[in-house]
Amino acid sequence: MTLSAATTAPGALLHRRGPLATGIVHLGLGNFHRAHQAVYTAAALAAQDGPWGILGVASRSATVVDALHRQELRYAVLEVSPEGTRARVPAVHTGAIVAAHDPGAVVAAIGAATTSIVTMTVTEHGYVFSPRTSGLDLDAPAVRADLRGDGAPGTTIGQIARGLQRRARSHGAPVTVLSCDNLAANGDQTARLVREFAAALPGPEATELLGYLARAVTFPNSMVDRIVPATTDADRATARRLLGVTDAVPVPAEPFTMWVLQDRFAAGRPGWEHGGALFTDDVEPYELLKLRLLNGTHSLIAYLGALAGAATIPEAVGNPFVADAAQRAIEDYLPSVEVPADVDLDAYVAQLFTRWANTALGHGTHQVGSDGSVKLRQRVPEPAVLALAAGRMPHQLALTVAAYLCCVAPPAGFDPGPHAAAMNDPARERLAALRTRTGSTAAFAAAVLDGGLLGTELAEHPEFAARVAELAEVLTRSGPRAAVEAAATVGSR
Ligand code: CS2
Repeated sequence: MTLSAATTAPGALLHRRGPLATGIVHLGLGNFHRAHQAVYTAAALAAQDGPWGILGVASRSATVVDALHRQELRYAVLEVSPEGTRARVPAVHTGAIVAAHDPGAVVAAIGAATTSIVTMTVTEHGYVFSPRTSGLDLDAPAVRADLRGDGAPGTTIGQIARGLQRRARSHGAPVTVLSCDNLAANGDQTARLVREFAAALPGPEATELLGYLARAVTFPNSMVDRIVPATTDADRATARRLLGVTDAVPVPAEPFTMWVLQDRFAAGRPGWEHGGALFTDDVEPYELLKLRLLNGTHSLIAYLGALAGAATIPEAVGNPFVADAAQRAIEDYLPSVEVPADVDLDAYVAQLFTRWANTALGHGTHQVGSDGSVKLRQRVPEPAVLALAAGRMPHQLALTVAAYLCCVAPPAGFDPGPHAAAMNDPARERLAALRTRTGSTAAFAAAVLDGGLLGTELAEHPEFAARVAELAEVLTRSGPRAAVEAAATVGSR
């Protein structure tokens, strides 16, 4: 028997039954959305009715969509901790489609007057940032195609802009676009990208869309937090054991969850506070705290761990030298964050280590290490520049970049191991070519940073590239533990 409306045990259901109207279009039907926003939405709907069913849009893969259709759009969230696992079924999706198979449907759904919120979890990679500026990559072939508009849009920003254009032309009803990705000021960044797309359209179209954006669309900033690994067969077996039925697409997640967002919704919103979401105008301190202390340090743990042969984050951080580096990385990040008044910093940091050590969850080092070229840019440059401007070398941030480069663009003769090899990264080929062209590690690190991989400001500090190179040399010569020791002792400054 398969999970369905009839087979979901009432105890597992996260919100009451009843017909649900679609008010939210979500781009990016991956595990994170299904264990985060969907769970908050279920809590909101358990407390009060509303038209907050979610149409989930997967970008290319049909795996989750097909499975959800076989399961009447239900799936379990497995809350996994060393103390045990419990299964909950959110049941908030009212549709699931694959954008690549049904591209016109995405613009139509965003354009529908019944849609009040467009949310997205498309990862850092999904925003098509220019590799040099922090704006939209107007040279990217996919963006250019979306701007020509001779077919259905393929990029997320193109889909949103074209959907909003449809709204502007057909009814003009207000709407909220809510990024739930790990970008600093994710709402502001999304607004900027959509505006840049609009401004690049032919004159009258640009005027029309820019006018509608200014009049009727809000882009709240939000901080999202929950560690959600990829689904494994072991998770499917657990779902079967706990639910008594087959679920092909359960989502494992840690018990911890947090969502902080600005309450700037142009057309209403679910009562996500019923699931524990915090609404505040001042999201930035929460975002930076999370993006740097959690995500920035997470990257370091993933790269060092993979280089030390660790398949998972708990295994990686179980190495005392990796845990030491993580602790020092947090100290490197701290001067660049403002701790929100309701956060107890010591408890927050202690909790981070507990979360990373969740062995039952088994979050892959290759998963966290993937897409470093777009993730690190959100995590490293600003705190690094702040430290350098204050005359302090952020050794652990340099170590993060060094370990990243050793994983995805290793020098000839250095084998970073299977977990590094399994990391996907859009910059892999570019970095490998640069490595071959530049010869020495020092020249390679300088070229990577000068090339703007971590933005233009950090490129103005050649001493950072030099420290990255020194640590990468130690790493490839003597291994990750030696590099951690080198980064802990006073280096080039
Ligand atoms: C991780 C995040 O893969 C990564 O880059 O750092 O996905 C992290 O697990 C989440 O942001 C936690 O909220």
